[in-house]
Amino acid sequence: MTIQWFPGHMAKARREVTEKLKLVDIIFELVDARIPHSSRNPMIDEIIQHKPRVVLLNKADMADKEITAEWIRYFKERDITALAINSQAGTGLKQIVTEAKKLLNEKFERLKAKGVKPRAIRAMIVGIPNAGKSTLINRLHGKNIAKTGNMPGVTKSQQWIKVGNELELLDTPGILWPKFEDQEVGYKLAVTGAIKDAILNMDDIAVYALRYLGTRYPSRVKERFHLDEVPEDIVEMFDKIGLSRGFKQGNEIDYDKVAETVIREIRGEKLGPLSFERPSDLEKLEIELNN
Ligand SMILES: Nc1nc2c(ncn2[C@@H]2O[C@H](COP(=O)(O)OP(=O)(O)OP(=O)(O)O)[C@@H](O)[C@H]2O)c(=O)[nH]1
Ligand SMILES: [Mg+2]
Repeated sequence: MTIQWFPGHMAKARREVTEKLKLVDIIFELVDARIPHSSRNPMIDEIIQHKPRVVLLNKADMADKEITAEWIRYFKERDITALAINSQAGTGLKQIVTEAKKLLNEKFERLKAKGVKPRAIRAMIVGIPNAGKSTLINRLHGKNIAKTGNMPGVTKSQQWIKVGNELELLDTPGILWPKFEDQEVGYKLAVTGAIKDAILNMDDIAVYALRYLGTRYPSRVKERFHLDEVPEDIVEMFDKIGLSRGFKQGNEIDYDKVAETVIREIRGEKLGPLSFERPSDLEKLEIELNN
């Protein structure tokens, strides 16, 4: 299955982000802490070029803490300011303004020297659908002012929101990109909920997720789905999960129901906090590419 989702409103959102770029001092690039690489939109680099940015690993509560710490180190080594945050609970948010101020210090000092009156930092929040951009804005603002929802594509247009006297934020619709070079990226985005479910084949997504988790988190998979061992064969795994949950249609296992349940439970944190990629996976790839 080839996954692709780039509806018209995203193409429009991309144009609007480009247009508004000159109005902002800094970009807050919101990524999903469970997939900090695959949830970075490669178009963002082209669009924002050298604008200062802070990468925010949101939904850190849903990701594997140790792996998130590895990711923060990974970004730091590449001179990118990155913070792990939980926008729903509001943890880690204070650091955002602190880091933004640090990155903009020189610019604001320059303006001050020219006699420009101090003003709020203007920031634009960009990121893939469902990453939590509007939730973060609401948290920072202190009131629910931007619409949120646990499905991709909730925000359809841009909106400026004031946060105290220090920050003005522009909320933007989530943007994906026209083609995933690596289909694995598509699968990871699908598992974590960045792609509209209606266009997905859930069986494929569940196969991908169970294979990954069976390797990286075997004990959690075994425990959740009552397995003695993680079967090598994926059909056997579906059969066993289906049997233990009683998902049968006549004598047949209802694979669709198994798939839908597996995905729902992963997203619903029934297997605990999970990371779907690690910096070491990428570093291996970088070494291979360079040789
Ligand atoms: N567990 C957890 N859930 C979060 C966090 N941030 C946001 N969410 C949830 O993620 C879902 C999506 O949040 P939104 O703020 O609507 O996401 P968005 O990036 O604005 O999405 P679009 O407007 O569709 O691009 C909602 O159900 C939020 O409650 C977080 O840090 N942790
Ligand atoms: Mg939104």
